[in-house]
Amino acid sequence: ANEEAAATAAVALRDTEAPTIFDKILSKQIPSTVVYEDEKVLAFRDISPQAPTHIILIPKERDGLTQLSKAEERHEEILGHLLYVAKVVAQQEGLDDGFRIVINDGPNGCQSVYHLHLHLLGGRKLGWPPG
Ligand code: D5M
Repeated sequence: ANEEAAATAAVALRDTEAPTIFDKILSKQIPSTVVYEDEKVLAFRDISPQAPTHIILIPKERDGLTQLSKAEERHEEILGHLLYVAKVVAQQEGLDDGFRIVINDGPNGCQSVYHLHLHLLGGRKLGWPPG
């Protein structure tokens, strides 16, 4: 049973380290609507918007940052930059009455893409607490 658990854990690790759909967006293999780009960050519209404005912000280099819980000290700068860019994009989108930033982490956080990303949601009054 231990062996089985170890094998399952190994598969899970491989899965989360595997390339994701966001690599294809970064390489333009699949199209996206880019709303902001600099040398470190790409921001594009979510394919399944949960609010009038729903934008995904990602680091161009994943660098082990599959999810926030894998963050290490070396990621501090990119994490701060992502948050700052989220504010810039919120202004660009005219979200003057407020907005929300979400980071889903792991199964309980309902994370589906294992390349760290921020959700920027706005354009309507959002519910609290989230589901
Ligand atoms: O969020 C992953 C998010 O990524 C989810 O809101 C859908 C979005 N997504 C998935 N594929 C695409 C493409 N191809 N374009 C744009 N947006 C996409 P999570 O926090 O992992 O659940």
